[in-house]
Amino acid sequence: MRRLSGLLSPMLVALFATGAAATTKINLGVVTKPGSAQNIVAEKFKELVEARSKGEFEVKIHHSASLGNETEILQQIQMGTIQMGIITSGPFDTFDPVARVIDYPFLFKDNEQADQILDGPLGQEILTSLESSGFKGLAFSENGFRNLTNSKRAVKTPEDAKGLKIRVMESALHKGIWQSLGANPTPMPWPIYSELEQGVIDGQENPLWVAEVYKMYEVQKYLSMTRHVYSAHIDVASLQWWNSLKPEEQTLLQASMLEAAKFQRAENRKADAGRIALVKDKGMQVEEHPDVAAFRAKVAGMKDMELFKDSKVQGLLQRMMAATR
Ligand code: EAX
Repeated sequence: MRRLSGLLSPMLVALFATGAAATTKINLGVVTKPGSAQNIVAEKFKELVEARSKGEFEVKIHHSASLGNETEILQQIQMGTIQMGIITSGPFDTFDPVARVIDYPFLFKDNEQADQILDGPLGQEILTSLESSGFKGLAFSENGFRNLTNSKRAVKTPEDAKGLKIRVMESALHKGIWQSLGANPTPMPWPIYSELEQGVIDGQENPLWVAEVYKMYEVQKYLSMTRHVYSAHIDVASLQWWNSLKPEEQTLLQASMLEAAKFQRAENRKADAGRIALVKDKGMQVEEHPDVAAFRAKVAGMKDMELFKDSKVQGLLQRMMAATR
């Protein structure tokens, strides 16, 4: 006992002398597994925050859906039972319909345009809007442009996608897109490997990293580079928890998240060329130039659908369309 207190007290003295506070644990949820886009952001954020706060913050990453699917993680962040999450933009539209403008089909031309808009005032408007649903939006990292894969046939035109049973995210917009394209969309949360393997669904759509990390080439023969949606991640904190932090803590977390997001976007893009080669090598048949104009024509009327009727959502969509024209 005496020896123990003899050891501890110099440490305590040192703690008080430097004014170090007790460690604050940040529980951060991601649905995907290590190596995935969301985890790369989370790991970079953890590294930056723990180094810069000199141990004041400890970031615990809960990956592989250990806290539930993306909708469930968002509910927990909303309630404040967990503090942060790196979550795909799609499922946000259940919480705030403003978020669905990001995923509007064929909105962004390329990565550079997505960065320019999402890092600018329009992106900020989306992040700020999320506060009314209990989220503090910090930054956008990326899933990437989404491509269709399936086990039935090569898809070059919307006609080829007709009737395919496609798994979509739990998002009214994504369901609407595949209905407009004439497919048969089924919303279900990630992961979906066993459903593809068992043939419960014919296909799915996700960025190239998913084909690599989740070995889509084992259960899907055809990949079509439709790039129909630019899928972001919205990197969020619980607003109620965020408001309890000191301004300097908020600054540290905010800056670290933006840096982690930019790091991850660059890494993801660097890897894409190699991924196409990889899935071909694994036996996938890749349609690199589907008839994008035909796909685009099928979804062009979506801006007038019920999903975009709300004046705040419609107003933002109009300005996003003008800015990306
Ligand atoms: O990695 O649920 C989805 O399709 C998301 O894109 C998720 O990030 C999959």
